[in-house]
Amino acid sequence: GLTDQEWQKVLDTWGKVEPDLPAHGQEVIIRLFQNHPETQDKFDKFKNLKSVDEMRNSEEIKKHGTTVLTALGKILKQKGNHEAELKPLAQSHANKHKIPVKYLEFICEIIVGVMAEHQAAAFGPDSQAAMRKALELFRNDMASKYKELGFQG
Ligand code: HE6
Repeated sequence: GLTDQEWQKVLDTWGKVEPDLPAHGQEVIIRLFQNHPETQDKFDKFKNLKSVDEMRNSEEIKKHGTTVLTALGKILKQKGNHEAELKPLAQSHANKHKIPVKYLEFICEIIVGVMAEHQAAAFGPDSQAAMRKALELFRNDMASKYKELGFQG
C-alpha cells in the first residue's frame, strides 16, 4: 500500500487536475488512441474517428475522458479502500468491454504523462512516484477482480 504521505501527494495533485478534468480527459483519450490504436477499436462510438483533428473536435471524446477521470478520481479518494468502486468497473471492463490489463497499463502511463505536462509545478518526482504507486494498486486490484471473473485480461 501507500503511506499517508504518499496518498496526500496523490490527492494534492489530483486536486490540481480536477478543475480542468475535461481537458485532461480529452488529452488522455486522444493519446491513448494515438499511441495504442487497438484501444480505439474497443469503442463502437469512436471507431470512425480517424485524425487527431476529428478527435479534438469530438465532444463525445471529451465527455468520455471526463467520465473516465471522474471515476478514477473517486477511486483514488478511497486511498486503497476502493472495493465498492472497483467491483462494478472491473465487471463492465471485463465482461462487457473486454479491456485487457495491458490497456489499463497504457492508460495509467498516459495519465502520468499528461499530468506531468499539464501540472509540472505540482507534480514533482515524489508526487509522480506516489501517483504511479496509486495507479499500480488500482491496476493490480482490477487484475485480481478480472481473475475472479475468469477474464484472462
Ligand atoms: Fe473505460 N470506462 N475506463 N476503458 N471504457 C470507465 C472508466 C471502455 C478505464 C480504462 C467506461 C476502456 C474502454 C474507466 C468504457 C466505459 C479503459 C467508465 C466510468 C465508463 C462508463 O461508465 O462509461 C479506466 C482506467 C477507467 C477509470 C479502455 C480501452 C481503457 C484502457 C467503454 C469501450 C469502453 C464503453 O462504454 O464502451
